[in-house]
Amino acid sequence: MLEDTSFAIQPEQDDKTQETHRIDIGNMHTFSHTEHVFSFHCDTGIVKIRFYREDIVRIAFNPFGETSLSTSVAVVKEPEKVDASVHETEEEVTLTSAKLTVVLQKRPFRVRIYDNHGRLLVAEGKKGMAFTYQGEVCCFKMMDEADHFYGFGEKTGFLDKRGETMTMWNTDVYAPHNPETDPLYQSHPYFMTVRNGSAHGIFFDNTYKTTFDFQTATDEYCFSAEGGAIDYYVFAGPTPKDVLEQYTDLTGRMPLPPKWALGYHQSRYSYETEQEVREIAQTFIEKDIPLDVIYLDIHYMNGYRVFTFDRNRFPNLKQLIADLKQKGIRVVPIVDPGVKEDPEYVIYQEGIRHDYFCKYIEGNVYFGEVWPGKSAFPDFTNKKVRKWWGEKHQFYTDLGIEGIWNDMNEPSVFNETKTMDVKVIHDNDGDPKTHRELHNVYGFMMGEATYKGMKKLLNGKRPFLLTRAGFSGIQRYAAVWTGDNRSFWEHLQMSLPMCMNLGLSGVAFCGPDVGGFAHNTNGELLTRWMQVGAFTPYFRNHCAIGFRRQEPWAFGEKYERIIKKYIRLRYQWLPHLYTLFAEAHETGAPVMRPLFFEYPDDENTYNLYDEFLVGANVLIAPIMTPSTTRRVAYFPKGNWVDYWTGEVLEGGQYHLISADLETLPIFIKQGSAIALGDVKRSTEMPDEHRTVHIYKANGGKATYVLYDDDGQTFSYEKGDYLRMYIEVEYGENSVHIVTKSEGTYQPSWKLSFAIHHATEQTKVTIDGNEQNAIFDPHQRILLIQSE
Ligand code: MIG
Repeated sequence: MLEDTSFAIQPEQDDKTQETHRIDIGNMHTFSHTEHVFSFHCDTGIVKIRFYREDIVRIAFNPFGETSLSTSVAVVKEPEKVDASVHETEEEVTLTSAKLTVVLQKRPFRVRIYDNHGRLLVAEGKKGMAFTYQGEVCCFKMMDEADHFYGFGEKTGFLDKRGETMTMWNTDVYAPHNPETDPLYQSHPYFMTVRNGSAHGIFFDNTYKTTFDFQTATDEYCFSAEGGAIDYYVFAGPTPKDVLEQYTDLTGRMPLPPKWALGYHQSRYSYETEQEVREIAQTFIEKDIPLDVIYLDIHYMNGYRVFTFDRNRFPNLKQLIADLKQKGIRVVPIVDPGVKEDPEYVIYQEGIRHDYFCKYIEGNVYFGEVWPGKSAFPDFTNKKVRKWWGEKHQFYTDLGIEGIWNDMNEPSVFNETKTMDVKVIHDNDGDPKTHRELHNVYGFMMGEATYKGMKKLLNGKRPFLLTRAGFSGIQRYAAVWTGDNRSFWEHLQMSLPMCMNLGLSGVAFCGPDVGGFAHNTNGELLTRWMQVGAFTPYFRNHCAIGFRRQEPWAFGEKYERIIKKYIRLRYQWLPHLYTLFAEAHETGAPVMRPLFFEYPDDENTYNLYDEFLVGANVLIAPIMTPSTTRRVAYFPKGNWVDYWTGEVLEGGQYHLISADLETLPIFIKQGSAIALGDVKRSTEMPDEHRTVHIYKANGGKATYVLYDDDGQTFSYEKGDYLRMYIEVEYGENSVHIVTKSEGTYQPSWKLSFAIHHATEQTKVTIDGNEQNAIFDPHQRILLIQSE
């Protein structure tokens, strides 16, 4: 039919080689600099380099236009004024700060970065920066045989990602999370390399779909993006802790969550009626099982319209929330981004009238199918929309709600691509960009809108936000749960490295659906999972519609008793956990840590995925297979005290440990301490005691930091907190404790000390005064009540 048109003489279709043909950045020709920005003019464009701190350097190259030094929403830090010296030779230009040396080879342009000990961190060899004319950018680096890679946010598989290829593209995956299931809901184009005991990090600040390939070559790796520019930061380390401090200085840290968010959370898709919610709460209270939060999943809404509730199912939601709050239980509702297309629904009306929804370039609103049916999606890249959305949460705060659960915010859409049309144009505060470019930050910006809106509405109280989707920096606004896992032992196993890598990506507050979301759990799996959950930063039991119930009592008395014991243990451990949350808030160090984080010189820890540390000195080695009461656990150097029996195990080796169903193996490093509190039914109950448990060594010194504050306001930002430094000096027969306190917070609790592995003769002094102690010969604990 078209034969007599020009179609008859169409060119042959380009073949694939054209698309994948990579162009090298080429040679450097000239070099110039202003006070802080160094520019390198190369064959194919300009590279700009800027130090953000002495130990953070940024490298940017845009082969398709001007190389801009603006950043994505992930970055909060303004660059510091860093003294850098410049040295140029025929072959190279060298930039040196106090902590980093950046060497730029001229022909071809290649980057090498050293730390101030002369250690080579990052190097380019045969390949360096490159691009395709289709818009892909990529950056190759040499890979050392000793390199191990961590971070990347929320990934399945083992701890060390060497040998893997991973993609960043926020995706709702209900299909089972298998080792090859990638990507999931979050995008963190960031990783940490550990090489021979030293660590450095790289953050690739590109919001397009990015890929991290440690698989294709044995001696080089590559990070690439579908569009945008090469723009990355190198963090000098040299310890994993330093890298986290540097990375979270750049992308921000978690504000302190309200204490109630650290308690136990019970959820189900869905507790469908007011009556059901009351019954759940009542059962917890009757059974004396601690509980801080019950979730309302999508059934609470009126036809899945956000900012509404179903008055048939919840005739008096406000009263329900007030009644539960009196019992120390909060209600957290789900809020999805999709707004039902319904001209009689006020949120939809406002969104349309004010032009708040995502649109095509032609001006028509984008609609996608989600729970409410045909829906429009707020354009959270627009400041006005974020403000509007945030303010809408008054609907929830008026009901007495202080926490929000954001789901489906990848955004998830029920279609082939699982998400919004990538051709949609986001306003992006007047700098319009396609969904293809901003997809990965959609959930992040919904989180920003929600957190900031809630914070304003709560008048000084700390909001809690839980999110499924996110991008680097999401820790500033939300805790992250790992989405739709299943009730498989394998998923319990997988949740450990997944949460550890999230923690290494700056997201300290994270956890999986305990018990498993989809599929039917069983008593043993639930019990083992709840034991682990008691020690993960975020602790929520959640289960999908249509599957077996999994509340603590769902499998009968035998399991209920053990589960209850561990939820209670969680509450007892809250003072220690809260101290670790404060540390994460201050330094970015995760609460749940892989062993290498504390022992980067110990190769045995590099891919250890089935154990974790809570803070620096508590080791958890859970049982994660059925009908199992024994496992091998690795103990890094030092002596480790069995929390339950007091037995001491020597580190630097593997031990066969026993743990019947009743037992989660917990070990405390000898010489260190933990702070425990009262077992309470809710974090709302008064806090009467704090006991610092000191695990006595026979020599040496240690410092334990105990942090506390009111747990609910932001007055800690103004110094209203207590940070107690407890310095301990051990002798064979003595323990000398010196305390120093900082901050204005006056706690309600009384402090005591329990010295483990003491004898009746152990002499204890506190701030120089000898103490009267009560000796418990059975447990070999000396108890000291201070005034
Ligand atoms: O695809 O709101 O991951 O936690 O219960 C289902 C219903 C949508 C997915 C979330 C899950 C939640 C469920 N949601």
